[in-house]
This record gives sequence, C-alpha cells and structure tokens, in this order.
Amino acid sequence: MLRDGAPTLVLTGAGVSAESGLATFRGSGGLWEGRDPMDIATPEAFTRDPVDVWRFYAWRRRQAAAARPNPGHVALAGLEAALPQFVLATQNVDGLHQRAGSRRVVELHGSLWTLRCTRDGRSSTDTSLDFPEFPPRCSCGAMLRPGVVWFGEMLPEEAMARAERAARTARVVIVAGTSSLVFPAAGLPAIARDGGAWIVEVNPEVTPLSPSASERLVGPSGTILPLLAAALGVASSPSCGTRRARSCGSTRAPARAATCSSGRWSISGFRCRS
Ligand code: BV8
Repeated sequence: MLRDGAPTLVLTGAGVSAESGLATFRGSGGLWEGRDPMDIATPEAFTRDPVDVWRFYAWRRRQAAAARPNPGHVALAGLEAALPQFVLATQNVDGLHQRAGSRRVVELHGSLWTLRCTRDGRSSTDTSLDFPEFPPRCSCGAMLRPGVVWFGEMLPEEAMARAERAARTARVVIVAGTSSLVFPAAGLPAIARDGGAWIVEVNPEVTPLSPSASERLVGPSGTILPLLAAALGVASSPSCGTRRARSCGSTRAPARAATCSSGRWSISGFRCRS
C-alpha cells in the first residue's frame, strides 16, 4: 500500500526520540517518574510556581538541543519526501523531526522552541538556552510561558484539524513510539481504523492500541522505520539524508524479505503480530 502511494498518517511519541538520548515520559527513567505531571505540565502548576516549571522546560530545551535526530526521524523525513500523501503528526515538542528534514510536521502538543506571551498569547520562536532572566519576559513585560500544550489545555485547533483530516482519509497509519494514553492524540488511530485504514504500531512494548492494531512491529523505531523506508527504496542514514537509497550509494542493505503473517510487510528479524 505504501508503494502505491496510499494516503499515510504517521503519529509519533517520545519513544521515537528515545534513541536520541531523550527520556520518554512514562516507564522507567521517564520524565514523570517521581514527578506528578499535574505538578509541572499544567497551567495551574505554572500559575503556582512559574520558576519551577521554567526550570523543567529550560532543562528539556538543553536536552533537546544537545540531542541529534536518529535514523527513525530521518526515515520519516524520507517517507515524507517519497510519498505523495503523507502527514506526520507528533506529540513530541523536541523539534527533532524538523531537524531530520521533515518539512510538514503537525505539532499536536506544541514545541519547546516556541514561547508564548501570557498577556496576549502571541507566540515567538526562541532557541536560546540561557535566559537573561527567569522566568523570561515578553517585550511587553508580561511573563513568557513554554509554547507546549499542558494537561487540561486544548490542542492547537489547526494542528488537530489537520491530524483528524489525515486520519479520516488515511489508508495506512503508522503509530510509532507512543504509549497511546494521552488524548485526543491517542484517539486518532481509531478514527482511521473506523474508515478501514491499516494500523501499524511500532513499539517494543504493548500499549492500549496493540490489541486493535492491524499489525505490530515489535522493536525500536530507530531500526524498524529505516527498514520500512528502505523497503520503499528510501535511504535513511543521516549522511544520505532523504535521497533514494539507489542514488546515494548507501551501503545500508535494503530490507531482506521475511513475510509477516498478514503478508503485507516484509521485514526481517522483527516479530510482527496481527
Ligand atoms: C485536552 C506536555 C481538552 C508537553 C503533554 C479522554 C480520556 C481520558 C483523559 C482525557 C481525555 N481527553 C482529555 C483527557 C485529559 C488528558 C489526558 O489524555 N490524560 C491522560 C494522561 C489520561 N488530555 C489532555 O489534557 C489534553 N487536553 O484534552 O483538552 C480537555 C481538557 C480537559 C478534559 C477534557 C478535555 C492535552 C494533552 C497534552 C498534554 N501535554 N505534555 C511536554 O511537556 O512535553 S502530554 C505528554 O504525554 C507528552 O507530550 C507526550 O507526547 C504525551 C504522550 O506520551 P508519549 O509520547 O506516548 O510518551 P510515553 O513516555 O507515554 O510513551 C513512550 C512510548 O514509547 C512507550 O510506549 C514505549 O514503549 C515506547 N518506546 C520507548 N523506546 C522506544 C519506544 N518506541 C519505539 N522505539 C523506541 N526506541
């Protein structure tokens, strides 16, 4: 189906950035380990203690700045370039998809690199790692807040509309590196499945989505996504960027055939269950 250019939606989460050294949220060593997300990722927490919240997000910015896109990110940038109807919707706020070359990323939960004025809501891009003052202030004097979506906050309307539209028209949905626990993002695959789409989950762990996935590719996205891309002749090693494998002379061998039970995917070495 991918080869025939079927409309494709990819939904990513923190797991896609794990191999870039960034902590995920849940699970061992996750950002929420020993920290209640309601105490740091809510508008109420920011009102209560903006300095504490800013310390957390300033640290996340430094982490993200020091990280590099991994082959999973690069593979998705390659699929975007190769597939006619392709939408990448991410819950990630780290900007690694864009740094890997993805051009049309739908940021469902905002971005660490956007700041918003708490007086008039105006957004601005800011990649500095040290703020002259803490918390940082807008030119109007009001406090700036991180441009991310906190719990209890609505997602950016246009971003959610684009993701829902893609879910309604998708024939293939790849859900990579997310625990599928946070809504409304976690509800997108169900919209697509109700429309008859084929749902592929890429995750080393079982999630609430797993039982209803059409296919599970069990393993790290930094390995599986490049194999998916290679199966389409799309190179995904950072040095090749997103050129077709053939033209960049990439030494990375295309995927070796091992048909999965559904016969739709041929990737060796990864159990896939349907
Ligand atoms: C809203 C801030 C209107 C930014 C985040 C319906 C049912 C139940 C609850 C709700 C509902 N609707 C709304 C809610 C409330 C809430 C919600 O969903 N709560 C959950 C926890 C139950 N949703 C909201 O509040 C949303 N707003 O709905 O507004 C409204 C408001 C109130 C009430 C009704 C309606 C706002 C959601 C956004 C919140 N902001 N973060 C930041 O600091 O980054 S969410 C946070 O979790 C992150 O943004 C993240 O994106 C999101 C999901 O986490 P994941 O990315 O999936 O990461 P996680 O660690 O969980 O999982 C990683 C996965 O990767 C694992 O499965 C692991 O196995 C896998 N993995 C690990 N390594 C690899 C790998 N996979 C592949 N390769 C690897 N190498």
